[in-house]
Amino acid sequence: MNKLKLLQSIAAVFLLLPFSCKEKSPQEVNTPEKLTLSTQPKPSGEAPKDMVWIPGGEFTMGTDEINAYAAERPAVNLSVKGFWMDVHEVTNREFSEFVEATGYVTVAERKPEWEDLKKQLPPGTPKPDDSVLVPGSMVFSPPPYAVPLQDISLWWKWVEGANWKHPEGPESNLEGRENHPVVHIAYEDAEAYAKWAGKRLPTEIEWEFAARGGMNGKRFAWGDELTPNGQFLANTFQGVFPHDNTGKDGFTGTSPVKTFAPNNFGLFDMIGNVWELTSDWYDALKFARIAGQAPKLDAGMNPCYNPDNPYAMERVIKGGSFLCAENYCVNYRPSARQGHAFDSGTSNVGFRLVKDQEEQNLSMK
Ligand SMILES: [Ca+2]
Ligand SMILES: [Ca+2]
Repeated sequence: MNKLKLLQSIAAVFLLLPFSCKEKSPQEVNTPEKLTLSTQPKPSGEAPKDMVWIPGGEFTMGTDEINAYAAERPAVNLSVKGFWMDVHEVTNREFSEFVEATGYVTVAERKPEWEDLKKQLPPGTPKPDDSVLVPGSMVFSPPPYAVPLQDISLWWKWVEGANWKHPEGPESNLEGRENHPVVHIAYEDAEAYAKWAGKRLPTEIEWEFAARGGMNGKRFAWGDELTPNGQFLANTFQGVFPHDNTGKDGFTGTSPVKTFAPNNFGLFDMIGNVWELTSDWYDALKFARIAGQAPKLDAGMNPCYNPDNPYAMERVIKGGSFLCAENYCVNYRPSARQGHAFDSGTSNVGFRLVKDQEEQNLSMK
């Protein structure tokens, strides 16, 4: 097995193969319980820089739409407290300010440790040579021809030296992309940035409430049509995935944040551009459990559940990306959700953050 093949196999294990998820859920500020919370008007005083107030309240999370993926169903009525949210995805410029201030080194820039990797590999997997355990990340690298859509390794490649500063590998850089969303971010990288910024990652319920912009029950964040009057309202994939990306919306890769119209809350790129990390573990039956159609998870039980990958340790990502096409991964919808390996980044996943308002400053309706 050559070096690339070996790294691809390790990366595939990172992303696809089962391993035990024993960690408990983090403390969740807005848990998806059937609470009734009123809308909370915008607090008085100055808004945090580049953030908008998301008023919270009751809404319909998930969907009953038959064309949606099973993990999005059924629709459940939930409510969420108000919070501040970044108006755009964290950009390369912002992330570079964090790195300059702290010297932080992302997961993709670190040498993978065999002691960590082997916990996630089938017992007895032989240790690869140290020379192949090198820093890198997963980059979208489609072939120039149509391929079967069942095998993601046909378009995702492990690239040595790929990281947030070099999104396509060592020869690439961020020139001209300072205002694009940062990518190749693992969950712990996003948490480190959040701590520095005095913010936190949103929970899944907060993210979905915000993405809907008050348009309850709509298929898209802006209504029921993907491109009303032919207008593109998000950076997604036009053409035939994965090989024929026409870029009809203006972009075949990431786009500068705030390029497309904001939603009703003033949030940009909630749908498309890059997927966004949330603080929830991925449970494919989350809504079924809330609706009483599947057993509840008791305290101490594995919070991750993915029938396609029963022991995967994944966080929920939301909103889809520039790689979501009509013929594959139709995830440019507020209810769409996927699991994403907690310890890896890719070239189409980023994040944005939220911040709580101190209770004494809130006046309830
Ligand atoms: Ca596009
Ligand atoms: Ca996004």
